[in-house]
Amino acid sequence: MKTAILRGVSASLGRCELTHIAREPIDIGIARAQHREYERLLRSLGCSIVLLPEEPDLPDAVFVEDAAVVLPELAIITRPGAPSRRPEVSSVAAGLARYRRLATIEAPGTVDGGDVLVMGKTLFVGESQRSNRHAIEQLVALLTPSGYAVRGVPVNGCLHLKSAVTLCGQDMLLVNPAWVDPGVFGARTVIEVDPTEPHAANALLLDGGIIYPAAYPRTQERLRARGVVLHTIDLSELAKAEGAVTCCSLIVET
Ligand code: CIR
Repeated sequence: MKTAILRGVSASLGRCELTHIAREPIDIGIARAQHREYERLLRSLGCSIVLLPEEPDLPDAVFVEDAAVVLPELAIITRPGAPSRRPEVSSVAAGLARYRRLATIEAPGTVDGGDVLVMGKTLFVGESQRSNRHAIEQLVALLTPSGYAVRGVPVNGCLHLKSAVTLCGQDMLLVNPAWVDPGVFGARTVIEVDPTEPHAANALLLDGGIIYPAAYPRTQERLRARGVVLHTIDLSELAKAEGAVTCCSLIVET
């Protein structure tokens, strides 16, 4: 059983943090409709949904992935790299507390959940503008007792590690090799994004396949050719806020 923790789109989304893309007007009505469709898709794939309280004055609060890392043994509440995003974590912690023991990243550590790729008992952590060595050291201390290895991974040219690489199947990675070295993960299968679709490496893996943006038809072809089942969705307005499919949920095995 899976529970997906989500939060609705804030009215202030237009004032979101942006690092690698230019600001464009965001239609909040369309963003909300796309987010509702994302919720519907998660339900149709068997997830129960928990909706956190909206945060009208926290523009990026819809991107709940960045506020926590959820593992079977515990959940780690992050300290996001962007100061504007730090007030998001308290309500995420409250939402997760009924499912997991909680631990927290403390200053001067910073890490966004979007920088953490979990593969079995290894956490790969992007060394990005948002996540630093202090947080990686804290993750090592928190997770070594549960048998996890934690490895820093250089990323270049994108916001988060999971902008550059995500799981799209069992031991199968979807990667943009321009932004991260695919060799560091030791995966059995690596699928590269189409070079004309650099933002196409973010997929949300669930039991029935992946939730995947409609915007990347060429990479979709590559995925289908390797047997990956796709559930496509238009998240164009959230993409203008530098968000993608993993960042709008925290998936909790319950
Ligand atoms: C930010 O820059 O923090 C937001 N505008 C986008 C965060 C996207 N998060 C994610 O992919 N995990």
